[in-house]
Order: sequence, then structure tokens, then C-alpha cells
Amino acid sequence: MRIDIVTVFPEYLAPARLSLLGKAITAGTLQLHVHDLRDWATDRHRTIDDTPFGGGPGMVMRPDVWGQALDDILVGLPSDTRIVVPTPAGVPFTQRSVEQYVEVPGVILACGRYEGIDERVWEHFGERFAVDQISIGDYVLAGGEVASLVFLEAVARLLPGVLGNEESALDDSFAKQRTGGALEGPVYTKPRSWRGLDVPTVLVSGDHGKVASWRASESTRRTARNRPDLGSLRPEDQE
Ligand code: 6GU
Repeated sequence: MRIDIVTVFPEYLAPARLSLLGKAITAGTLQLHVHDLRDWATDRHRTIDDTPFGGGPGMVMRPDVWGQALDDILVGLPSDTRIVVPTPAGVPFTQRSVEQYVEVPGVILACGRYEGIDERVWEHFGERFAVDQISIGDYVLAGGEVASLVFLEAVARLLPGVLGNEESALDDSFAKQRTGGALEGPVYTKPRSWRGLDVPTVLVSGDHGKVASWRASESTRRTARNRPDLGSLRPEDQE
């Protein structure tokens, strides 16, 4: 899968080359291209923003600069490349979204800063490409870079061969294979007794059936406590 990221802070994406993501890049499973938006500015000061029409605080990123950047990056890319715009005003980004992006050949992440990007950019490119405005949660970040790292890591770990243990993705919180997409329960390792606290005995019983049903009930309990909103997504709760 090819991912292009356009940003005014290319150094912000340095962590994308570490750990699991770094390995996926080295292995060729993930092709990552980070672009500096200012390379498409046309003036001596490399200006990429201006004051908002209609007034108000802050600055808005210019459509001409973004337009030229996206034109150049899109040359030769497949027509089913998706343009993803991280913004607090976007559609919630969920594990369901992640599973869909894994299937596409490529994504361009357009990182806005300041008050955002001139909306005409998306009107224009939306005629030829799918443009998805996504939000990673109900809080406001200073720009799309951190959200792009979130996107990258969530998608890359589902690419074939990226996770060391392919099965561990199936067990994850929100994994679709888990009934109703519930949360993962607690986990334990050695030592069996630590500071007076013992590992639940069922986990050392050797009874795989009992272990599985204990884990299922812990998962249900944790989901009800931490995410009562997910409870209503369980198939048995739907009419
Ligand atoms: Cl995707 N971008 C920004 N700038 N802020 C956010 C966000 C994205 N998701 C939540 N807040």
C-alpha cells in the first residue's frame, strides 16, 4: 500500500519510520512518501495560507498551493487512490474505517494546520477522487499530523505480514471477529504472584474452554463499564 502525506511539518512524521511501521516500509509492504507543502508555494516567503474571507481568527490554507501539490502527487497514481483529510469536523475514524482502507491501493493524507484548508480544494478533487474528512476523536488537535500517524499505524498493522503474530489482530479490542466489537479484557504474565496479587486461577488451570469463557465475560464486563455506548452495537441488543 502507498501512503503519501502532505504537511508543512514533514519532521513531525519521523516516528512513522520507527518500529512496526519502519519494518513495513523496509519490507516494501508500505510505501511512505512525505511531502512538504511549502515546496508548492510560489512566492519568496513560501506562503501557504492567508486570512479567511468573511473575517474571523487565524489563517486558512490556500487552495492554489494545495491544488498544485495534489495535482503533482496524483500524477500516475491509481484513480481509486483516496484523499483523506484529518479534521475535527470529520466523520469518526473507527476500526471499521481501518479495515476498509487496508483494501485500497493508496491514500493521500492532507494535513491542515491553522483554521483549515480552503473548502474548494475538496469540491474540486472530489469530482475525480474519493475525499474523506476524518476525525480521530472528540477533541481538537493543532493539525492533522498526529491524526495521520494514528491513521498510518492503525492501517499498516493490518497489512499482510506486518504484525508478527497475525492472530493478535483478531483478538484486538474492536476487532470485528469479537462478538459485537467489544473491548479486550485484562492480560497477565509471570510472575504468578506479584506484590501479594495472584493471577486469576482460571488462567493457570489448563482448561482452554474455561479460559475462553472467562475472557468473554471479562470482555463483556469491561465493555459495559468503559464503553456503555458500544453495548448497543451488540447484535443481540438489536431488534
Ligand atoms: Cl483528524 N485533526 C485535527 N486537527 N484535530 C482533530 C482530529 C483531526 N480529530 C480530532 N481532533
